[in-house]
Amino acid sequence: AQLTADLRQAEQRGELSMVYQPQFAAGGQRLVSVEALLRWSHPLHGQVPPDVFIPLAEQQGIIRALTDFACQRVLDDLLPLKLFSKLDHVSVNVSAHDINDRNALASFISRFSHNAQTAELIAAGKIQLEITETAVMQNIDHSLQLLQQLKDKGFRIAIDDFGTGYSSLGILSRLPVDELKIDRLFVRDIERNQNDLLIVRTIVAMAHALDLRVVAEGTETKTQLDLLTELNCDRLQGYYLGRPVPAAQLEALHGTRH
Ligand code: G
Ligand code: G
Ligand code: MN
Ligand code: NA
Repeated sequence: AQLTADLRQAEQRGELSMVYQPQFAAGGQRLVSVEALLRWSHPLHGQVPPDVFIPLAEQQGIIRALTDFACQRVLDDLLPLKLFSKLDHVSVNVSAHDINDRNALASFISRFSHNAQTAELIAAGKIQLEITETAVMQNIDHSLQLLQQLKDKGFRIAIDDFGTGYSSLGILSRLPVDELKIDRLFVRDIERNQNDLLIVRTIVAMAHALDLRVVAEGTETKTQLDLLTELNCDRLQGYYLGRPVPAAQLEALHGTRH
């Protein structure tokens, strides 16, 4: 209960921030985009993991404020960076609650439209929304409609944690999405587990048949990087390539891999 009360105050108290994890093109040499991730630094408990406070915010009906914060801060952090113009987009995680809101479309537009410059970013495809496969499947008809409306405005759509939900090929082929992110569960043991290797191979084949980009999450070793590149994953993300860092550290990170 105290943690909930603290979370309600966290933004005002300046305890929330965003970090950015780089995504690289296959091969792992070229930085192409970043995923924005929320962080909460609690005065007593230190860093509270998003796995703890995001579900809490969802239960308590305050996730909307966190999503507002994330979208706003992403622009404040990245717009001043020279690097941002070279990235093809920034991905922002959104919750099932955000997409099942009846005003979801208007909310997303207003979050990214606080001035003329940022409104153009949406149209230019610089903003990608990451929605989990499970969230999409909660209400398929609603998701189909909303995702199409978001796409029509210019947002890019990624399906996060792919492989852990229950979407069929039939539904996937109807969803207006740009990218599938293979859940790191399937990457973790890929060097040893033939079943995981087969799953990744199959997701890549299916995604490419549907003209979707594939991102492998959780790339933690050089061997995984090589294997995922060989399997034709388009993009790679993970601790081996780069941990989530504050915006100020992104340019340096960009520099080191060139
Ligand atoms: O950043 P980390 O890997 O610890 O994130 C753990 C989980 O929390 C991931 O599933 C991630 O998608 C989620 N998460 C991180 N930041 C955000 C955010 O800004 N909004 C939402 N809805 N989820 C987030
Ligand atoms: O579910 P989502 O993809 O949004 O999760 C992003 C989370 O995954 C972030 O919190 C990030 O810290 C974490 N993450 C990113 N790369 C790795 C990795 O290589 N290994 C592990 N274990 N977690 C990772
Ligand atoms: Mn994500
Ligand atoms: Na994920």
